[in-house]
Amino acid sequence: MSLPELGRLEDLPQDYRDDLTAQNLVPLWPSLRAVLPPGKPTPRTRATAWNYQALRPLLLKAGELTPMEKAERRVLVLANPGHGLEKMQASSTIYLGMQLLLPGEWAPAHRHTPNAVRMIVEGEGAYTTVDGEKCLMQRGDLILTPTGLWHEHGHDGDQPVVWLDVLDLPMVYYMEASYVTEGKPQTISGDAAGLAYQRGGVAPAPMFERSQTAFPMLRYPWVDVRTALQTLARTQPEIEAVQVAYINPETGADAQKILGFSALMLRPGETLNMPARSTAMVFHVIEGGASVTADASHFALGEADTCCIPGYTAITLVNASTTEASFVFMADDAPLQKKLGVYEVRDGRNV
Ligand code: 1HN
Repeated sequence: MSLPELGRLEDLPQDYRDDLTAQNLVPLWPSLRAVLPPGKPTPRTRATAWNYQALRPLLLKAGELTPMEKAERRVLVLANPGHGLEKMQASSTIYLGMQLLLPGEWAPAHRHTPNAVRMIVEGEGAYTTVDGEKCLMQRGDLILTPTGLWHEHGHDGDQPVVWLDVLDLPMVYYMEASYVTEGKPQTISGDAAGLAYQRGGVAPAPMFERSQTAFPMLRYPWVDVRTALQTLARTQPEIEAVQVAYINPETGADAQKILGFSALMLRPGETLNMPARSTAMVFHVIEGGASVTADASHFALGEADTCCIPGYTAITLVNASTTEASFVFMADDAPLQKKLGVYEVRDGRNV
């Protein structure tokens, strides 16, 4: 059923409109349908893909053009044109950036209110120190730098290191709660950030006390996540999606409070139909390839490619290889939407 058409701004006499403006007043009815569209939101977020091999030369060029002292964080932001590139948003809540650190470089310590994670894309020998814990960066690792924790990046290797930053910056900025505190280089106190949680089902409990830390696990090594996915695929061949969530191992809750992260294995030749959900989604290929189809958009993603799909859209993922599995990192804002009570899964998948 279509809704009745409402009065337009132009229908009102100009002197009345001027009187409203003079008192900072606005009539609701000309804008009501725009803010409350029937049935489904009208997203600004556009399905958009970023090809790694195409952006890589530009990122390396940034390494020549801009020294670290002039960048602090040398990043090319993956910006969604639907939001306007200057807004630096991949979706309404998600910020994505490709960061480059060259051998010997140092990105100084700071801490801020937005939460960040890093997914390592290429290179060896870099590390992030998070609240004194030295987290090695290896391809496919996920490293958390949650709200309020000191972090800095160093690089002892001899090749460029690149990683994908995923932050809830647009959300925290929108809340007018985004700010940074500069710090001094941290003293490294350990390098076991979360190694104590490497075996599922058990957690450290010295003298019967469990950790009270908000973020007990800071580094999720790809070797372990990959093994978990392969084990799932082998032992539960009937499972609909070979998928694991990055969680806080003390509480079982999502690893962070605003954005959610998971890893997916697409078995050789697999087609996965995902129902429309209220969250926009980010896909980043860790290994292999995946085609992503959502409404009229179709992206053939190769290794290290990234795309963003707006919410309320059914998504089909295909691994075209009949011999090799592919592995995909995913991010969404489901933790936030669930806390706010607006999270939805809709029936009806792409078929
Ligand atoms: C940040 O702290 C990093 O620490 C990267 O590497 C990108 C984008 C916006 C705000 C803070 C980092 C960021 C950022």
